[in-house]
Amino acid sequence: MKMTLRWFGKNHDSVTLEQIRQIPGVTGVITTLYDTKPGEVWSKEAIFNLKKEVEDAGLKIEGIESVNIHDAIKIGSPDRDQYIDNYIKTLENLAANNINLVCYNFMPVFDWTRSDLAKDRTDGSNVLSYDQELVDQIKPDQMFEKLNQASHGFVMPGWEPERLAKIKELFEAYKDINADKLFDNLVYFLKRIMPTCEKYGINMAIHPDDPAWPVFGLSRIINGKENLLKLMKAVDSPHNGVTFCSGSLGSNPKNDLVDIIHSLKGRIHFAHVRNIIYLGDKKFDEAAHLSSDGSLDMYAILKALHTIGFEGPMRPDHGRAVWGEVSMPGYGLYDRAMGATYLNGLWEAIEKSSK
Ligand code: DNO
Repeated sequence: MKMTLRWFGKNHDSVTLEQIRQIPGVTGVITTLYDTKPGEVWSKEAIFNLKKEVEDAGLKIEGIESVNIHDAIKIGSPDRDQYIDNYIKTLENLAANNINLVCYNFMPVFDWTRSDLAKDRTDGSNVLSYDQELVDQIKPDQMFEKLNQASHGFVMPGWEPERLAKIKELFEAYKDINADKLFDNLVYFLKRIMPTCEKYGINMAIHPDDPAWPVFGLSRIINGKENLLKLMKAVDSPHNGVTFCSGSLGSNPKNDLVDIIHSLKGRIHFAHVRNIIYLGDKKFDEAAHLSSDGSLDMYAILKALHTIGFEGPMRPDHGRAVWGEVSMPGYGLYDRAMGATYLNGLWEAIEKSSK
């Protein structure tokens, strides 16, 4: 396992590479070319420059989160092949720079969704939270505005303001895309890119839907064991893999995370580890990483990853906002650094006691 931190690039993150370098046991970052739009080809030079910047700071790029998928591919519109061709060129350019892990998602219109980006906790920190009742009371465009107002001026991935202008158009374009069609479009995309992934040894790692149920009536297809395994089978290559995200899959208490990890042996290429507190049906708060701070058992999750021989990058996921830090919601330095240290400690204990 390689412990990493997500870093959005120097113009988009309150956290610096120099700070990340000082977290014990964090050897790499997970990053992206934040200024590119879905569907664009990432140039070799731009990737090289990003890589150099990270390496000059004494770290390594362990993977990309995300190379986002153009809506034409998710919708399956006639022009999708041109965007898949561009995606393939981006994969080739990443491979030319020795980057071989790509996290992506296949959620229509939105990426992750929360009803509150700064819910106060009794310990004085604040966290991201989700309450279906609140989400049911607002329209998607209001949601966009609400989240962007609460983002402390940072552009959050998946909630780029330019998407707001297109939101009606997007909902219209997805109106006939039921779960089966969305799944078929995902399989079509993966089948087309797999030869490139196999040629260069690139691991694709789909991120589960967050939360793990349909939001605003949009289909969600990657939210539990059954559909994850269906996808693994439909494109049965080790390069078609998964980002195991405890917070996303764990948002549904019916998902048995340990069982899901065991069932995906050999196909988990990346792990996002965070804790949440169940508050009711489709209602949860995010929490500190520590098991006892939330509802998930971090020891059991890491033990399962260790048991299946997981060797990829792991990152602490969203943290609480603590000690007065102002950052992109969920992505401050302090709580994620504590999370990384805690997860590294668990991993060390698991590793030593398994010998
Ligand atoms: C939320 C993240 C997601 C994730 C994408 C992957 O904080 O986990 O935005 O990066 O879904 O494409």
